[in-house]
Amino acid sequence: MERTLILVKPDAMQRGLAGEILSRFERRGLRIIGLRLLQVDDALAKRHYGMHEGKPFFDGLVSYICASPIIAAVLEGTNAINAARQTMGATNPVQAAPGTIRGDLGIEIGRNLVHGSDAPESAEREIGLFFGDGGLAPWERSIDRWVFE
Ligand code: D4T
Repeated sequence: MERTLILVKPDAMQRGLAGEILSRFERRGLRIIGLRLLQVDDALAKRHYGMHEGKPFFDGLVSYICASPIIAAVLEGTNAINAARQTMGATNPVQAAPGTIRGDLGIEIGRNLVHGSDAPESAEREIGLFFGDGGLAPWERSIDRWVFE
């Protein structure tokens, strides 16, 4: 079992695509164990995208993620990190395969709808950034648990 952090970015929120995007992950078989609507501020944006500091698209990336409330979600499942990134499609929507979130719903790299952690270490770091104060519900006592096993 693995966990990954997903962000439904401002363009997706503004276009009313949050439900569609979360639904695609759910239907894939990834289970939501954390969900939060929040307004990202400059400090959180810079921590989240710290690895891109100094790159030409950094300032645009920071202002984009702060442009409206977003949804942060923690998803859990077998190979959750890779499965989620496959469901998202390539970073640049023009190169993303049809059938993926970005391939079906996007066209601009700077408006690519969704973020997903790219490795176990980044997932842990990013889950800490967005859910460091708790708020995860790992379904431990759920009677529906058998569905995923
Ligand atoms: P995120 O982090 O948003 O899930 O995207 P990826 O993991 O798929 O891609 P990334 O880290 O390489 O890029 C982060 C973010 O920067 C935007 N970007 C990227 C951009 O606007 N111009 C660029 O040239 C690149 C490489 C898109 C995603």
